[in-house]
This record gives sequence, C-alpha cells and structure tokens, in this order.
Amino acid sequence: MKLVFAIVQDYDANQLLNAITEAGYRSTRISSTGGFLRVGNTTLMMGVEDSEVPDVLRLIDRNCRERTETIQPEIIGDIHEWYPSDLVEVTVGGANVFVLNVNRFERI
Ligand code: 2BA
Repeated sequence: MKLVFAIVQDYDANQLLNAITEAGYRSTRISSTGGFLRVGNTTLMMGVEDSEVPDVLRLIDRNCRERTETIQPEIIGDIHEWYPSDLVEVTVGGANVFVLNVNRFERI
C-alpha cells in the first residue's frame, strides 16, 4: 500500500476531489500553506494500493494545472533581497506529489 500526498492549488482542489471520489478512491483534504509564498494550498492524502498509484497520478495530472502567480516581494519578506524588482512571477504547480510506502493500515 502507498500513501500519496498531493499538494495542489486551491483552484484545482474541488475538481480533483470530485475526480478522485468518482473513481472510487478515498482521500483526506488538508488545508495547508506553502512555505515560500505563504498562501493557502490544499494537501490531499490518499491511501491506495500500489497498483492504483499510476491511475491516481493520472487523475492528478488531468485535474491540476500550472499557473503563474504574480506577487509583491514584500509579502514574502526576506526574499525581497533576492528579487529586487517590484513584482515577482512564480510558477506554481500543477501538483507536487509524494508517494510513501505504508507499513500498516488499519480501519477500525
Ligand atoms: P510554496 O512553498 O508557496 O511555493 C510556491 C512556488 O514558489 C513553487 O511552486 C515554486 O515555483 C516557487 N518556490 C518555492 N520555493 C522556492 C525557493 N526556495 N526559491 C524560489 N522559488 C521557490 P511549486 O514547486 O509547484 O510548489 C507548490 C507548493 O507545493 C509549495 O508552495 C509547497 O507548499 C509545496 N511543495 C513543493 N515542493 C515541496 C517539497 N519539496 N516539500 C514540501 N512541500 C513542497
């Protein structure tokens, strides 16, 4: 069994959750915040069989897209020194996915 953590943009979270649920997978939605931009994103936690991982990755790929966010450097404090221009463009997503081995799963 694997535990899939997918960090996705809030814009994509509902559509992805619909697709995941329709496909019969279970998931937990966690409200998270990116350490760099300090804006909200969504972390989905999914326990799936090893054989299901490719399908889950396909669903994530189909439902999450890359976007460019324009931010004011002062919003993210210290990095202002690295980016002296007025606005900073950052490409976010589609999704950052971690796939972990699960030693044991119990549903009690
Ligand atoms: P944030 O940390 O807010 O990062 C948003 C975007 O800012 C990133 O998009 C990346 O394009 C840029 N970025 C992040 N750290 C940077 C840095 N030190 N220098 C320059 N640019 C930087 P993504 O890479 O697509 O990441 C989207 C979100 O996924 C991240 O939001 C974070 O919440 C999560 N994430 C990405 N990689 C991660 C990792 N290795 N571990 C844990 N969380 C991760």
